[in-house]
Amino acid sequence: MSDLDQEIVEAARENGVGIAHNLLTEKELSLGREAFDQVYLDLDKGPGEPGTRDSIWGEELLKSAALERLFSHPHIISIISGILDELRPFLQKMKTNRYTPFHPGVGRHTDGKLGELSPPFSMVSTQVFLDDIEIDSGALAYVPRSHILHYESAENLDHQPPTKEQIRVGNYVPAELKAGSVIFRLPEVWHAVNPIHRLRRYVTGTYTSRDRFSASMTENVDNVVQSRKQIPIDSIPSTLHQFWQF
Ligand SMILES: O=C(O)CCC(=O)C(=O)O
Repeated sequence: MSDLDQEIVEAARENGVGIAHNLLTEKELSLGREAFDQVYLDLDKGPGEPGTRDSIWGEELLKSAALERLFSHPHIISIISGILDELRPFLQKMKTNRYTPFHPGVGRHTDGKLGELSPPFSMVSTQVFLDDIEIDSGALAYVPRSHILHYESAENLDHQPPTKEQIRVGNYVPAELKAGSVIFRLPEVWHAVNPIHRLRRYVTGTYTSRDRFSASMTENVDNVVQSRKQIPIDSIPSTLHQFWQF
């Protein structure tokens, strides 16, 4: 792993967010945008109504090679592996998000389960951005190090998970980036999205370790594994098999 990638892994583990700036090539970015817009048209989602967040989930996204690549991209996977300390991360969720302006953004929250602690560094989400985000439009705001408060601690067995009120009053800092960059976010980190004035599209995957789960993760992973049993493996691109199969 390069020194720069190692720094991204360390930033993600330390602060809850690591950013790989301009990770995609120009070609991957333009093919990714084209495929993204096409899947919305194919599923009759239209061009997008102002104020809406339109999401598409699941294997539907794998029909396009350009989108599938964003879930199995070797460079992205190597950073995920470093964050999770997992050679073969499990791809639990595949999703796209399209916010059509003007959109008010997203309020302060954690993706961790309130009231539950999780094993450290057992899950990470990627956000592969197809548009720029800036402080004045769609920046992801987050509270550095807040993810750690959601982790089980061997030193302090009485540690209690954070409350909604703590999450509301945290000290949020914005992350800006150019299209083609990737955010690696520990899902527990407290985050929000600034008001959105320009189209904001990204492709997001959630990856887990294979042997460290909280109670809610166990349930989610079990459900995904069961539902994937109904999907013929030869309908899944071979580059993704090792991450898609548990
Ligand atoms: O759109 C984003 O950048 C983050 C959305 C969000 O907060 C979430 O999915 O939990």
